[in-house]
Amino acid sequence: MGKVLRQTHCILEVHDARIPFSGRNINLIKRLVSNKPIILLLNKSDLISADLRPLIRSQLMNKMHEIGVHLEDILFMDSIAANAKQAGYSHQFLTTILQSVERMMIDEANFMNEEKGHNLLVMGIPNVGKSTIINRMRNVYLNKAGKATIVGSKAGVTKAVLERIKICDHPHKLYLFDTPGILQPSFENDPNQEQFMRCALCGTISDEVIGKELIADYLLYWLNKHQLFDYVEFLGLTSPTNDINEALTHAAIKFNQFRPFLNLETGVQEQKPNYKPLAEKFIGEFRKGNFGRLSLDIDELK
Ligand SMILES: Nc1nc2c(ncn2[C@@H]2O[C@H](COP(=O)(O)OP(=O)(O)OP(=O)(O)O)[C@@H](O)[C@H]2O)c(=O)[nH]1
Ligand SMILES: [Mg+2]
Repeated sequence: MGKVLRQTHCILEVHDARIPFSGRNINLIKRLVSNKPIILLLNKSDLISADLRPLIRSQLMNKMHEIGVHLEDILFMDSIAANAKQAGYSHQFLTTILQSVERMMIDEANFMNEEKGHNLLVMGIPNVGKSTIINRMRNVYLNKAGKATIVGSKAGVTKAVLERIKICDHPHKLYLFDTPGILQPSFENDPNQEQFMRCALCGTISDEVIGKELIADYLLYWLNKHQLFDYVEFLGLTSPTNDINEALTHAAIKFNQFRPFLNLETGVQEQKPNYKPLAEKFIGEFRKGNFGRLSLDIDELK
C-alpha cells in the first residue's frame, strides 16, 4: 500500500450511501493519504431517497472540515444504473478528478509525468462497490466492455492490491488501483453498537462474523423504530412484532422452510423453523431495496 500510495495523485474514497456516518475509517484515511486530494463517492445511492442527498452532503462536508480533512467533493453514485449519467459517471465526474489531480501538480511541480499518466487509488471498507466503480469508469471513460476487476456480493472479494487498471485516455491517461476492503470499518462513539450493526446490515462486515439471525434482529428493530411495516406481509405476519423468533417462525410457514430434528425425549422426528436461510431472505429483501429507499443513518441527519 505504501508503494502504491507514493505513486497516487488522487484518492477516491468509496462508502455506502445508506450509512454515510457509520463505519468510515476516517482517521486511518487521514493518516494514510496526508496531503492528497480525496473525493468521496457515496455509492449505492439508488438505495436511498434522493431528497436526502443535499443534507448528507453538507453535514459530511462540515464534519470532515471539523477534523481537518479537506474533501474535494462528495458525489452520489448509482453504479449499477443502466444510464451512465444517471449512474453518476458524467463528464463532470471526470473533470472533478482531473481538477483535483491538477491542483496536486501545482503543489508538487515535478510530481507528474504526463507520459506515465495519473494514478488514482480507490479505498474503502469491504463491499461498498469499489471494484464495480473501477469497472464502470473503464467502461464509460475508456469505452471498454467487461470487467477488469472482480465484483461480488460478499465482503472481501478483492484480495490483493492489483495492477494499475487504465480507465481513461483523453484528455489525460488515468489509471486506477483497486484495493481489497483494506480499511476496516471504524466505530467511535457507538455505545449501543448501532453503527456496527448498520454496517453489518449493509454487508460491509461478513454476515458469518455477526450471524444472520442477529443481523435480521437488528433489521426488525430498525424497521419498527422507523414505523416501516412492509416486512409484516413479507414475513407472513398479521401485525408488527419486535420478536425475531416470532417473525422468522411466521416466515417459515409462509416459505415452508423447516428442518427436521430429533426430539430426544420423545424419540420423534419433528420440524423446526430453519432460521438461518429465513434470516438471509429477510436481510436480502432489505439489501435489494424492497422495503424502501432507506437511509440507515437517518437519525444522525439534522
Ligand atoms: N444497489 C447497488 N449495488 C451495487 C452498487 N455498486 C456495487 N453494488 C453491488 O455491491 C456488491 C459489492 O460490489 P464490489 O464492487 O465487489 O465491492 P468492493 O468494494 O470491491 O468489495 P471488496 O473487494 O469485497 O471489498 C456487488 O454485489 C455489486 O453488484 C450500486 O451502486 N448500487
Ligand atoms: Mg473489490
